[in-house]
Amino acid sequence: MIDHQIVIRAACLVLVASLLPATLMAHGGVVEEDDLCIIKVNYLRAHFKIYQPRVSGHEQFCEDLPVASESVFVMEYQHDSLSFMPIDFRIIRDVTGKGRFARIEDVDEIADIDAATVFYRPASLEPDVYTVLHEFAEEGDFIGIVSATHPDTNKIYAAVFPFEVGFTGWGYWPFIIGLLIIIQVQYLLMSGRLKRWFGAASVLACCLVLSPGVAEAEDLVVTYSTPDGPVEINRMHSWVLHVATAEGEPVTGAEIEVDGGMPAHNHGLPTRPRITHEIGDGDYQLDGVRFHMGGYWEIVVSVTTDAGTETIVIPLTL
Ligand SMILES: [Cu+2]
Repeated sequence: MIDHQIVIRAACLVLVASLLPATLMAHGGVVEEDDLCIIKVNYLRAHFKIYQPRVSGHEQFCEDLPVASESVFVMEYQHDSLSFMPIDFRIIRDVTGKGRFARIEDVDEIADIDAATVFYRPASLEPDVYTVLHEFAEEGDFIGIVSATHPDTNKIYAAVFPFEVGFTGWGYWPFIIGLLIIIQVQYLLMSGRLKRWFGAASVLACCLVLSPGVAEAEDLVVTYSTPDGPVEINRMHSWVLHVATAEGEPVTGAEIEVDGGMPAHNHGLPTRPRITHEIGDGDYQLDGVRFHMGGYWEIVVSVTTDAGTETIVIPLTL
């Protein structure tokens, strides 16, 4: 077991390192710091990312999206006060004519914002992680508007980020990444280890993640991986949970709740991580994970399927 993990991890490192430049492009309202997309709602900051699970699985986008498809917008707050502020989210067609340079003032000048709106979610309180799902009907230029209302002063803080759907500025990257994945998969298949340990379904998952860990219950096996790199104290990050039966069949369509804490200190998690979307093949995206101290943690994963609810505890020492 140990032996194969080292081989796969080393191979993964190479691939992940080569994927990094693809995520380092950003402009407009979402700025990039230390590899993360940060959205600034006035002085409040949140880590911002977009997924298109049907077309690109785990891949995270800062702003521009490759195709008109189901898109999941996720904000992980870096500022606790956002947990107590009602937040609303609007997507409009870019009718400002300003493109990349559209600002909040340009949006304020739009006479009939409802006519330009393609998606609107009224203000709601979401602890730690805010998520929105929108299916784009067509490609084009859009503007996202996030507004947070201060509970005491009623002051509204807004952030505006112009973005393009059907973005084609990736150059050769899709080709290079595709080639690397093919090489990787071929290597794993030829080494023969893959089938023995993982089964074909998790080939791609393995290639895109680091540090796999396993927890088992009676009937389900939950594997987790941390695509953003090894877990660091106090950094908000994501996990990918893989749920399979004891026989290795991926479990899809499950309801998953995640909780946890440090039993020795009698406290829970500092954030409320949640599954933002199902990637497919038994993979589920868990966003909003953060640990505020080193020591022994237990992550409690409750998986509900037609067969009932199963609770799996993942031990983790940081
Ligand atoms: Cu503690």
